[in-house]
Amino acid sequence: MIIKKAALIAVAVKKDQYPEDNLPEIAFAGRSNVGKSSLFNLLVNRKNLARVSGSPGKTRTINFYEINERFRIVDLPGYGYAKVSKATSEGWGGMIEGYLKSRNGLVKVVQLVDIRHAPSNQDIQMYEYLKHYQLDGIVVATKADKVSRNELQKCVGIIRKTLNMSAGDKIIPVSALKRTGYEELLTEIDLLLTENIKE
Ligand SMILES: Nc1nc2c(ncn2[C@@H]2O[C@H](COP(=O)(O)OP(=O)(O)OP(=O)(O)O)[C@@H](O)[C@H]2O)c(=O)[nH]1
Ligand SMILES: [Mg+2]
Repeated sequence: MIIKKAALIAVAVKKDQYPEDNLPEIAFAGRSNVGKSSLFNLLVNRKNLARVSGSPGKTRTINFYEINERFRIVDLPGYGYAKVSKATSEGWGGMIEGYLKSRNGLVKVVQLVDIRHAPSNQDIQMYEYLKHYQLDGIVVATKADKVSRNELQKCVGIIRKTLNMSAGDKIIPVSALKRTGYEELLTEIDLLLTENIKE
């Protein structure tokens, strides 16, 4: 798939701000600072379409990006950032759940985890939740440039085991810094969209 066109079409904190539910959507979920916005920019080959920052908690809204007028990538707010007050973080949890539960066009959620760390309890909870709604199956291990080639397989194994992933589920290591791994993710997304249209 070649991405020719990508545009931010909606920024939402509640449902009436979502765009019309008329295109397939692939959402990105993961803890704050894991690299969701960076991965998105890499995929669409745009430096700063999604805001990236050293200070976690940057994406506090659900951001809908329309791609090639064919589908959308939905950047969900990061969960699990300790410095955000409990009330606010519960608000975000509700926002994520509200979106995941209600969206007809939602095809799959790509869950992002940092390659260097075993998934947190919240990551595990999120993956369980995705399994429940049959939205699981693709995990992206971000910041792959931070581990050596030798460590990489070991880290991937820990993630697979901790999330209790099924044999057919995929883990794709990516690096926004080195610009690696994203082609494989694009291929997976393309496949999902094609399968989805056939049904
Ligand atoms: N080394 C390295 N750093 C990365 C990579 N991807 C992202 N980062 C850095 O990680 C930080 C967070 O990246 P973001 O893309 O803003 O993360 P996010 O998940 O969108 O964060 P929130 O919007 O706060 O939820 C930034 O400082 C990025 O430069 C990567 O592949 N390698
Ligand atoms: Mg972000």
